[in-house]
Amino acid sequence: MFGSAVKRGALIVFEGCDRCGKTTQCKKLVDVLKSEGKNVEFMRFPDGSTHIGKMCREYLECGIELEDHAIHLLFAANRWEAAPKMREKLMSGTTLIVDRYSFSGVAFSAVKPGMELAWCKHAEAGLPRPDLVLYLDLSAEAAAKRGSYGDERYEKVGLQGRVRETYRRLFDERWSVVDADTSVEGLHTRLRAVVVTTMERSHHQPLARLWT
Ligand code: Z5A
Repeated sequence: MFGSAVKRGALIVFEGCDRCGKTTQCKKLVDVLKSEGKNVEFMRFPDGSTHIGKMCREYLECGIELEDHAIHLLFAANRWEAAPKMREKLMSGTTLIVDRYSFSGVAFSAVKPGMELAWCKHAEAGLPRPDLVLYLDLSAEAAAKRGSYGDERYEKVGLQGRVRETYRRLFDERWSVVDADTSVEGLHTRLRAVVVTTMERSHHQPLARLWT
């Protein structure tokens, strides 16, 4: 018996500073692609459904204090614990649309005093490598128009600016930088086109490992 080879799904990650519109776009994309019969799922990090993810969330909400290296490793561990399931889904044909991934892990940790970029990347090396990283670029001024910052640990203008600079040190050929200072609909149309092209291209490519 000869079965037809399963076309793998694409790993598509959204990144950007606070309020750039990642969550809005990820959810809209998943809804639209699903309605067209495509096999897609939404994920986000930190994934608060696990013990490790709950600690990350508590840290973000300033409910606990953790040493900078320790919390970095917990955020990374939250992805490592999800990685086997992610691989399984991708290899069986599901495209994953992911709100934040290792690049958030590195960009938000590496701005802290004494935290080296290379060390931060090391904890993430070997995880599934995204086929596409969509970086939604939004200036601090434009983000401010979307409402004031809340009480979360990283919701501070100065820090968000430094994170934005750190992200730029992570760009490579799989990144696409998109101006996010535009309407939800306009942005969706642009993103959808890149995502569909990436899904088709990824069917035939092996799933790579990040930073190895
Ligand atoms: N973090 C970390 O340190 N290490 C890690 O490994 C990981 C994360 C994975 C998670 O924050 C924090 O964890 C994050 C990094 C750190 N810290 N920060 N900052 P979170 O999950 O609590 O929240 P977020 O990811 O930053 O999401 P967000 O603030 O909600 O932003 P968003 O998802 O980019 O935006 P949105 O929710 O889609 O939209 C924000 C608002 O803008 C909302 O009112 C929308 O209606 C509005 N919006 C959206 N799009 C538009 C457009 N196009 N025009 C106008 N208004 C819009």
